[in-house]
Amino acid sequence: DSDDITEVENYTKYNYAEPNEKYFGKGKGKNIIKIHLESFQSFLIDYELHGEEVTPFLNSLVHDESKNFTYFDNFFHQTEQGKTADSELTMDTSLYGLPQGAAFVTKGTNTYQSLPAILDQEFGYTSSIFHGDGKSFWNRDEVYKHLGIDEFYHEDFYNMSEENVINYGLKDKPFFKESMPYLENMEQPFYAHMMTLTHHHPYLIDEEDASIEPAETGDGSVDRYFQTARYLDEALKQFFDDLKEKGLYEDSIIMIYGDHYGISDNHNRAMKEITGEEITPLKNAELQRTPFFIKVPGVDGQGVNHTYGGQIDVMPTMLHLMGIEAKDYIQFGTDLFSKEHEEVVPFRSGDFMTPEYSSVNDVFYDNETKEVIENPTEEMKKQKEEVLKELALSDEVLYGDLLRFYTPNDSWTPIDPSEYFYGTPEE
Ligand code: GP9
Ligand code: MN
Repeated sequence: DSDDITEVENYTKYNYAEPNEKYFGKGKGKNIIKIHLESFQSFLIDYELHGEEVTPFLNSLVHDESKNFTYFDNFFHQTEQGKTADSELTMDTSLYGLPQGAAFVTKGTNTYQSLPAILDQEFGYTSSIFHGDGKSFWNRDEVYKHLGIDEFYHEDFYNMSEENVINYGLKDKPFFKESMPYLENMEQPFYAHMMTLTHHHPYLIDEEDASIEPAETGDGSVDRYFQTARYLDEALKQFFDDLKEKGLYEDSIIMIYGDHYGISDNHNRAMKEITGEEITPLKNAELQRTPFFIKVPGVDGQGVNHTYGGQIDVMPTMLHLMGIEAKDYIQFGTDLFSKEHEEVVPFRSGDFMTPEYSSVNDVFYDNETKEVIENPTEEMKKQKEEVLKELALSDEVLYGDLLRFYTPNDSWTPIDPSEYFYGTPEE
């Protein structure tokens, strides 16, 4: 009830991180193009296979200063069984996914106070999600209404002919191509979320789409992982070219993220060959890094930013870039650019990473020596309690549908899901 939400509110307000004035409001009113890299782990960045870069285009965003991107190389996914859906939830609400199942499915009709809805109410943003799969996968056609998503371009809007489709759905190249006219016609300012799909387990690719040879570990998923990553990288380059041609590139915020791991720990033997290291529990935790890139028009990119953070931190970061105080809202993350951002990254399992040490399966490790910390300090143990408390409070919000009882500020109007409808192009 309302007592429970007060406890949560006290917690999130206490942990709030003040904006960095260098960035506060710098993206105000700009279109936001958010690009989902399916199953993309950060180890792919700068990885070379057969003497070739696997993802030359993404690598150029890291290294070519003139492109003005900031790349967070210590950014982690925080998803569980809800996989893609958990990443969507966490990035648009700054709540954690649930320990079991997918909140998108089991809590799809909850009350939410999402980033796209706030941007709509504050500045009149139109939001849309683009994804070449069936609209009800992960209960999207229901939960998107509760997140205040204006438009949902799903498989009915694309040419799903045989040559355009592989594995779960539309291939990334036709996906970006066919999304362009919809994007161009969106009312501005917009919040557009482009969700790719081809780089998804078991990483199937047609011969004519493969421009790099597979790896040679003998583990098919791992070997093909590099081929679909290369295909995604090429699709992204093509999309950037099209955005430039249509005049949508320069003045837009572009945000790129990986949703979750692609190679599970069932593939440790092959991953040892790929990384050249034994996949210990600590190494496995380190491999949960997923990329986060951002470009803000008029703001110098930083190249590589080593701040530790995760998907939970994206929404407060975006609110501050927009010049909106994140403090009003119930959010478990903090602004990645804030000087007060705390570098503790909870995983959904209760494990967590910090720059100096990690907690994995109830064992503490020194990140530098990789050794077990036999006698963890009181502070480390307290940190672990704090992580578990944070996850539990987030779960309370979802299980109790507590945002029903929370009014962020005078300008907030609760989202009315009955106002949203995702038809087909003919309707
Ligand atoms: C399906 C796609 C894949 O539409 O989002 O979901 P995942 O299996 O990665 O959760
Ligand atoms: Mn996914």
